[in-house]
Amino acid sequence: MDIERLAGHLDDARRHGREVERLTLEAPELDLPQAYRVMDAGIALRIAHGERVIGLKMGLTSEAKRKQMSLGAPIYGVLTDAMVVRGTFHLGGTLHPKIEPEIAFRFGRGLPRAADRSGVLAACTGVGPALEILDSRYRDFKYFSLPDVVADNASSSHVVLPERWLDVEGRDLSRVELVMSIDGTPRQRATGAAISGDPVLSVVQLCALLEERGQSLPPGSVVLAGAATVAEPLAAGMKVELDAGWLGSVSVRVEP
Ligand code: OOG
Ligand code: MG
Repeated sequence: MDIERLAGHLDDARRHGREVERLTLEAPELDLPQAYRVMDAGIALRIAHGERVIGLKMGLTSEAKRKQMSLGAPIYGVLTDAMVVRGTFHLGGTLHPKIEPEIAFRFGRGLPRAADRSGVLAACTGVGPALEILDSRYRDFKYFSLPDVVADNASSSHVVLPERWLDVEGRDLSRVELVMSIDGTPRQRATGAAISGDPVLSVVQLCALLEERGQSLPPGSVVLAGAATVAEPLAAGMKVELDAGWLGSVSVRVEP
């Protein structure tokens, strides 16, 4: 398996805004551990182009997302500083962008390999609402298998991070009401419980996935816990807002 070549192929597709066929058409034997290595190699290419890793994102942590994508298990992807959007998102260079409601965590120190719920809460220095903008490098945003989507950095494209980070202590994130509106009309609603039963448990799952790969969450990381609902397609002119009750809100304007 030529991990570097597959990573370069997907990185070219991303940089040139050009769709490609899913990797498993050409490499049906690509398994999940190899797919994570393709993801790592793709991130190494982005670092070589001057990007900096700021954290990780969980994906497919809600039943709604697993159904939408016909995929069965949580995965993770990597976030870099170049993915962070503030205020306005320009569609130029994207292929088939979608947006979804998320909850973000911030960690001052790193997390131990097999962190549990209390370990995650103890290390957390803030939580807030976030919007993830997904894009897939695969034709029609179809990939059919976990290795395909993992190799493509779990369809990561951009992220709108919280404007304010709140203290999570004594709060129950599973009861947060999330409403994602487009141009003022509510389009997706869920409670935090849609995310792994409790978004904190998504971070616990992330630590377990990292441990399987002999890794742990680095200090200073931001973590997206995974979307609470299905993703909505993005189009120029939209204003997308996520209202998350006591957690606050976050919004983005979409331009060509
Ligand atoms: C995979 C990424 C899923 C989430 O929050 O569930 C994800 C995809 O939908 O293509 O980011
Ligand atoms: Mg997501």
